[in-house]
Amino acid sequence: MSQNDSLFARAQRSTPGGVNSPVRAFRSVGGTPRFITRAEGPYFWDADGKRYIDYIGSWGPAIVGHAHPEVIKAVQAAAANGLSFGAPTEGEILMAEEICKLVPSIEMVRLVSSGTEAAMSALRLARGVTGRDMVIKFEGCYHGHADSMLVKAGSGLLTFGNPTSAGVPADFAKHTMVLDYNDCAQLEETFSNMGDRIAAVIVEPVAGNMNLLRATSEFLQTMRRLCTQHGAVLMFDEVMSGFRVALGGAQSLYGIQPDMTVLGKVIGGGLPVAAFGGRADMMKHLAPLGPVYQAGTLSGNPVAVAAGMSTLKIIQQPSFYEKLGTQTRKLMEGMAMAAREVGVAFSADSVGGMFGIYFSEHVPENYAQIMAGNKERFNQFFHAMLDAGVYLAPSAFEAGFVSAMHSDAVIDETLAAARGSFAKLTA
Ligand code: HOZ
Repeated sequence: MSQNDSLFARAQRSTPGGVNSPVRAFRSVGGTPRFITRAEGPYFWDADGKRYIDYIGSWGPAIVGHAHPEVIKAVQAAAANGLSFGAPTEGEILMAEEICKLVPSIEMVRLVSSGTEAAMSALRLARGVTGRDMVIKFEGCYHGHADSMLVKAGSGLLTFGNPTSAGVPADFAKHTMVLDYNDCAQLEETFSNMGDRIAAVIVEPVAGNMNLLRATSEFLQTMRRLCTQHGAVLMFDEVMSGFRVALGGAQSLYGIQPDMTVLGKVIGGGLPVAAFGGRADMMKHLAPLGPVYQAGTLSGNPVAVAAGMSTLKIIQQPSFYEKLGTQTRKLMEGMAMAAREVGVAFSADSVGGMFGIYFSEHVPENYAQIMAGNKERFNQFFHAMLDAGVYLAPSAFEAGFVSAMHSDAVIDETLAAARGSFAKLTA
């Protein structure tokens, strides 16, 4: 029995499914999850000592590569001064200032510990600000696992085919209206029927939890116009796309200013930091200034903030995003070419350092097209790549991530693995 097998058997005795987050369990692709012992740059190693080129990067945060020496040094220095105080630190001010500088739509920001917490708190704030209950989300988007957002959601829920979670009271779910991503007409109609009841529209401007799916500019512009017209809060969930598709996030690529933004992943550099922020007049409704309550013992944790700040410094180096985008495109174009060579129906897309691979002829433009992709083929490809030492997300419904440490040599090695893996599909 391999070390991974034996750890998995043991883990399942003390933890549901043997994992602390469902997609890690490999249930939709089958097989044994790899238990990771260490990581460096673009690689990690499992309990059997096998090395993988990693394309999940902790599901986004590892944008500068694993165990970057500057990040580790910052974390060690912060840890030596104490792990948590439950009182404010200067580091939190620096981080807030940095976020406001990099994302101009954010005038004030509150730090929290996870993307779920950030989205949940931001929605409560939007409801508090507007005095309305209804929130619009889009099918296949994932905004963490707060009750009201677990309706027709993406990520693990889509991976396991249960897009709406059990345990969510109908009384909560009734305040969430689910519309189709990239459908402007439906959005117009909804606002014209009930615009005065809508507190917020929350959207992943580049969706990453139903595989990668780009919003059209028209869709986001329509949303911006309707929210302004009807006094609803436009909320961009940039937990994945923030500091990932561009330094200023998807909002800088599309040139659209949301009222509020939800951030996570990259801003913690691998430790738990997330944030929500936006218009100062809205943020001032938050306790202790206003009546909307939100709090957290580990919010703005000094060690986590140190990891985040040193990551935010590295990503501002000249040409960081140009190089990241180039490497990611090179990977996607190479994979598409490898598939074409052996006649496998396949397409690929990327935005900055985030990518999607699809077992369909064309890059999907909506949720229905994502769902029509060949999931069995993805699963076979996933395992062939894993055998060849390349770790892709263990789900056809998650985006992939490239880091600054994915050099030409690493991409070439991945493409060699991809050629062999596509060939196996046709065998
Ligand atoms: N919800 C994350 C992917 N969209 C997975 C988090 C994890 O398993 O670490």
